[in-house]
Amino acid sequence: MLRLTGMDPDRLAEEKRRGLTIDLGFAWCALPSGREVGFVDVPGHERFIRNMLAGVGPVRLVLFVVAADEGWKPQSEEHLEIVDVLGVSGAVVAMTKRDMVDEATLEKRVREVRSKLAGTRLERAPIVPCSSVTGHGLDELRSALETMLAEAPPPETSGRPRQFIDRVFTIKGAGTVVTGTLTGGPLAVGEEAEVLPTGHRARIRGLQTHKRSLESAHPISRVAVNLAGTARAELARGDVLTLPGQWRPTSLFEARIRTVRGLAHPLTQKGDYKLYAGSAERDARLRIYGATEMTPGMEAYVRITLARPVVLDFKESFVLREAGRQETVAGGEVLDVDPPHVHGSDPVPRLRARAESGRGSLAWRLVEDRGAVRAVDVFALTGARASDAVAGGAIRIESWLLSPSVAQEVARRIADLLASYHAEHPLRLGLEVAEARVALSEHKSGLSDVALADALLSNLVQLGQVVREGTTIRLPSHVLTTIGRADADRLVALVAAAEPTPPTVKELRIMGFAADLMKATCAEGRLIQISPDILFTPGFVARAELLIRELAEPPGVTVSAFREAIGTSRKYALPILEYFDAKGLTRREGDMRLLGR
Ligand SMILES: Nc1nc2c(ncn2[C@@H]2O[C@H](COP(=O)(O)OP(=O)(O)OP(=O)(O)O)[C@@H](O)[C@H]2O)c(=O)[nH]1
Ligand SMILES: [Mg+2]
Repeated sequence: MLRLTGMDPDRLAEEKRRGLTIDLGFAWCALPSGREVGFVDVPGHERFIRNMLAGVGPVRLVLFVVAADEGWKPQSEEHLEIVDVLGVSGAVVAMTKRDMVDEATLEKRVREVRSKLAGTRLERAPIVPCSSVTGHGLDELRSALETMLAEAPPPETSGRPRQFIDRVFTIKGAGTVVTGTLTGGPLAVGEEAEVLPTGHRARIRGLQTHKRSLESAHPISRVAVNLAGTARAELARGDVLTLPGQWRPTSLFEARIRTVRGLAHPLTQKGDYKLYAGSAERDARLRIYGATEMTPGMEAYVRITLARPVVLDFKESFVLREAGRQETVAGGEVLDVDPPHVHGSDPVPRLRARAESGRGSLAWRLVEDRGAVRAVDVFALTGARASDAVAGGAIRIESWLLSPSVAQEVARRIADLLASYHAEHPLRLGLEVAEARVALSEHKSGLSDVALADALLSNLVQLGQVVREGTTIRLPSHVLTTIGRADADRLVALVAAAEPTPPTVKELRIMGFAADLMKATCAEGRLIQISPDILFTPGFVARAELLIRELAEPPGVTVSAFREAIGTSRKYALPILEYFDAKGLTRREGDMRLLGR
């Protein structure tokens, strides 16, 4: 590393003294093309494998080092298993200490390493013999790194930024600094950042990559972030630095895992495991779908429960080690960071479909799985945009995304509900919206959210499938009418015959007229309700209006004068005048009614 970059990544006094790496180290250099490359130097010794895992978690390009004099060692095997299960997008193997062995030994070592790589994702990695003492092979090593970088798939750069924190320290005068590998998207000075899983918020005061200060940092790179107003104790290795609301920590997820080829004991559901993802380490429990144990090299879908939440991405790679024996046992790929309850339905088809999805189509899968999802949740749970879900077939209704089948089912349910309501209550305008909400909340896929129910209903209104009037909804075909109904004709005739002192609403109820019937005749204009308890025919109200227009000229008319003129009692006269007041026809001044407002 020193020879390649001019920097010694071993920082600790103990590392210098013992001549080995204990914790993560960092170095960088420019390659012949001018391209800059950063290295996360990880410890080789098996005692420090946890630090090794924290370093390689977010990294997908590997410089794998094997010494020519010692050859393949047990830790080489474990490191290979780890980078193999994590998945690499490129690798170079450096065979160092080339100066320590003769040609024949070197060839033997190269063959040995080649055979160890067989069947792994490093299978086709170039093996470059080199020596830091003589400088032999270093040019070849640089050009192999250059080729690896050139051939690596372009990383995601315009998604959600995420920096897995691997070091936290304080700089006098500057405050707290966190370092890590930035992936997903950019971070900029001045932005408010969020630390997860704690939810701590802090402003980004400064950014550095390779000791250069930057206004914005871009993935994938090593970044040191200076956070304003944050105590060192609020941050730890394994935390994630991101932008507010874009990620959601999880302590329960589903994944596909594969056991390592050298697995000594079958993997069971009973064991205690450690999960390594990004720079995080967590205690984990395992549930294997469709099997009780796993043998070497076997694949399975699993559900993993963590003792503390961690921030995981879709298709994020992770490593599982057995806590007791301290062995790397499996690696995997995250498929669902927020899985549904497993009652009854088989999770495997859903997970298989997710495994075959890219990020964009995952957004649609989430909507399809759940039936209805908020757009902000789609982003936080998949990293994909609501528009990706819509492109897949989701229907956007206000801030929600729905699968068409759920939208159709809701429409059908409401239509059925209204049809039976109208049949049962032909004289009612429609169903109260509040009742429709309750009916929707009984839907299986959690449509109980009031905002969602309202969004669904207003969508049906927009589509013309439902008509909303006041607080009620009805089918467009439902026309409320009392025409042709004998009871309505009788009611109107009875009121007309008894004017100017018709029976009150209470009395009419006792006589057997339904409240709905009275409401409906009023809604149609066959009767006018002038007060809660009094109904008149429109003809009578028109006559009363003519009369008041004559009488209420200045200086106005008293209640009793009006009562006498219309030939009724005070019980009716007062409500009629109040009805006219409310309409703006008359106004009250002392004991007098006058025309106008
Ligand atoms: N002769 C010779 N010695 C080398 C060469 N490369 C490294 N060394 C020596 O080997 C020792 C270990 O080198 P490091 O670079 O610390 O090895 P490492 O792989 O980082 O070791 P860990 O951090 O413990 O995993 C040091 O004393 C180096 O000087 C080489 O090419 N030739
Ligand atoms: Mg080292």
